[in-house]
Amino acid sequence: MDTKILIIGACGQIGTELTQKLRQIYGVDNVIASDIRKLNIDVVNDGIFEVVNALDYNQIEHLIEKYQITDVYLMAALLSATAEKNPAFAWDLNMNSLFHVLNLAKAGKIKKIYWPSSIAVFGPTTPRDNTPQYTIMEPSTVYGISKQTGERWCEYYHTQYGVDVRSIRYPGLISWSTPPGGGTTDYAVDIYHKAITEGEFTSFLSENSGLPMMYMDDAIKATIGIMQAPAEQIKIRSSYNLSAMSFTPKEIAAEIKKHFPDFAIDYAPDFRQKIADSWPASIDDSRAREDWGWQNDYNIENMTVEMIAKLKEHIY
Ligand code: AKB
Repeated sequence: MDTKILIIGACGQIGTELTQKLRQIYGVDNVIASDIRKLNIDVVNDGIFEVVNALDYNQIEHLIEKYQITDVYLMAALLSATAEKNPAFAWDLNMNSLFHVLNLAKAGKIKKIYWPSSIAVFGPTTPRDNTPQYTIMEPSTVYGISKQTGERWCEYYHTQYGVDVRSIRYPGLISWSTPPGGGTTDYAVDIYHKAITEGEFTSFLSENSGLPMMYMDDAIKATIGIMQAPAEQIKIRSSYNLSAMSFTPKEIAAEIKKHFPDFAIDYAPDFRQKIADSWPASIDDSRAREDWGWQNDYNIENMTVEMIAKLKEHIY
């Protein structure tokens, strides 16, 4: 059977770029984009788009039958900062959308699921540096609790029902083309915009607050890479640690200064500082590298060169 893909949450930060890449690989008609509302953006206008509520099992089931979907990428979620402001809805959305697709796979209606996890599954008691794949996990955010619980359910559905679900623990993601949506790592996107437009930036995290980060091209490569790998290579069915680079606000500012020598940064930490303090500073992703051949292409230097060039070319 040919691959037919449904992306739920196609208009979000990862969803937009993922949809475009999947359409290039599998063909426009084989990749159905969906989201809670129809925006006037390329992923909506350039192919098949359906409005869907990720909390509505029947709507998802209807789309799966209508388009004979084989693979679902469930990208709809509330991220860490937004989730703290609306815990009940975050829990509802992040958990029940996952149950819907897991149950659709269990019922034999789809073949494969991609579900994103996050470094937020770790917490203040986790070793912060080079955080191992298997370690203490006591997340202290609503988002982290939902992602960690989701991971346990993914593994359970795989073990008990043979569901082919695959997952990555994303670090902070940085993209020139799509704005981030309510995360703690969002400053690392905003800083590039402000460097170009204003020459200065106020960081909501303190200067030495180190976090794992990744350029969006690498995140898309990893997402498609884990989905295309032979099933037997996916030995971890909770979620894989994934890493590319780690930096602090001070370090990324220094990198940007290489391109804009007058760039200035100051620091005004807010409620997101506490979230960042509970997360790892760097990640050991050796299992992803060993099991399914993960390799990053971007580090802080070449990402910064590309971010500035693309923002200048396409946005400013
Ligand atoms: C967030 O900051 O909430 C996300 C994440 C690390 O999962 N970018």
